[in-house]
Amino acid sequence: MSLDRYFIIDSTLREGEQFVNAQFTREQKVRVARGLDEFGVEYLELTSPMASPGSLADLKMIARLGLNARILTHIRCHKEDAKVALETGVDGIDVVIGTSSKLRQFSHGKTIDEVIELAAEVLPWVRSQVPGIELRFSTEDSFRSEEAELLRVYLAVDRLGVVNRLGIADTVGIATPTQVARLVGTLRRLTRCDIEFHGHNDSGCAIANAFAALENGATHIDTTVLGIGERNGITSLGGLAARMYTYDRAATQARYRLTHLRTLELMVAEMVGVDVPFNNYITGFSAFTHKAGIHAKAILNAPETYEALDPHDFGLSRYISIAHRLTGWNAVRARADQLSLSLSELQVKALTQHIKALADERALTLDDVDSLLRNWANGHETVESPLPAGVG
Ligand code: HCA
Ligand code: CU
Repeated sequence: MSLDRYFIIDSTLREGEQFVNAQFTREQKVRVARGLDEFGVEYLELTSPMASPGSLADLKMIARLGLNARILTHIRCHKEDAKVALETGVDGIDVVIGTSSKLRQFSHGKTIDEVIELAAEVLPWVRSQVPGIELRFSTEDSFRSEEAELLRVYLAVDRLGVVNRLGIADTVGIATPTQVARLVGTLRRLTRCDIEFHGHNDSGCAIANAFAALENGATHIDTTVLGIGERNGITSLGGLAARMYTYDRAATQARYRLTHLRTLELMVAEMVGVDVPFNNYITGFSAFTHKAGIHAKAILNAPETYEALDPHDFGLSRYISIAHRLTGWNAVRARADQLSLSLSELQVKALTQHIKALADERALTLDDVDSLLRNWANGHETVESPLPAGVG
């Protein structure tokens, strides 16, 4: 079953380079490649060597770094592209061609028969040139392609017996998990190849679609750091890690260095001039912050009550927010303990009511609550207030 045996193809250096702000220097590409390799992704996909002279030179250089991750490049279904790609020393080639009517009409202008002919010309040729190369064939815009035509293409390619993997791409981010499950399941039944899923996130399903692909027999998932890519990007590496961790914590921890995720994301975020989103999977600033008193109490007793992910497994820590009207006395007492202040249970309960009343009047900070705690612990509760005179 693929959920227990899958590979990550990180495409930060290909799809991610198509993110509007991305303009990686060679030195940055090397840092990203090494970071991903240390994290433990099995493959890195790099921009086509046909894109620019710099892309060609960088690809050759990264292919020679001796990383554990296998190095792939991404090309059109053209012999000329393949020829250049083969000379770079990469471990594998990801070939793509559009099959939806829109792409056939407005991009390459070929009929489905012509697509099949081209694939039959290019793919066996690549295999004959470098027999050991890892070869993938993917259709672009798979989910807006006519299903019968799409299957005709995949079956024809499978019959060639030269590719390792068939790829499906949700190029415009419209597929649902059910649709992905069906298409992957069909390919699983009808072909012998490995199956790769590449999904955009335009309508918010990229991670769920990747998981549905794995549940139905896909073997490879494309990701990028922070999900960067064309428009609003694809399945994010951290999001997939979170999803797989909740499926099998031990296996995910054993395979990937989850504590490196945050550093990797901060590095890429800085390179492309964005912040890590506040609600990002695992590393968003509020990902392990608990607020409501009811939650805080349970978290203090047993964190797993409200945490599916243990922050410590990612080198992070949880935070309990107490300076607000939803606070509860268990959380306030825990803060008093943290500050080594001794307050009776009655005091803590009364102070909690006081905090709630103050918070109804204005926003409080943790500093405000800390000074209240100190004042109450020192018996000055009525003398000093953290609020300006006349407030609260
Ligand atoms: C592209 C399109 C692509 C290809 C995906 C793939 C897509 O920018 O070339 O080769 O698996 O989303 O369809 O990224
Ligand atoms: Cu894409």
